[in-house]
Amino acid sequence: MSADQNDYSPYDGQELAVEESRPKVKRPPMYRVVLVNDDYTPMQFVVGILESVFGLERTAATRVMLEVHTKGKGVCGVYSYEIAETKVAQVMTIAQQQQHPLLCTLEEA
Ligand code: TYC
Repeated sequence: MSADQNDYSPYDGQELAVEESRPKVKRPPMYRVVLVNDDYTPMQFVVGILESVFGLERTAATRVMLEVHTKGKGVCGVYSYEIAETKVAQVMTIAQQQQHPLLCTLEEA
């Protein structure tokens, strides 16, 4: 019998251990929006997309475009799923309107 129990306890050492519940919260997964290189989309168009859809300054937009051009792909930004999906859809819509074969995808971060 444990020291903090008196002789009248009906539980005889078999008390339930009660742990306070931890709040079950997790950070939502984040997604990289990735541009893929191709041989046809003009560099200036890609820079414009990076400025208008992703809010990058000209210098940052040019850096990302050149990264895609030289390495095959590059990250435009990291967002929650809904925002990342919306950005991908915006890029694909603008590119298709201008008949450029630009490809933009999502990767879980
Ligand atoms: N490689 C293209 C060119 O030489 C430029 C380009 C950059 C295309 C980035 C797509 O996601 C891209 N005109």
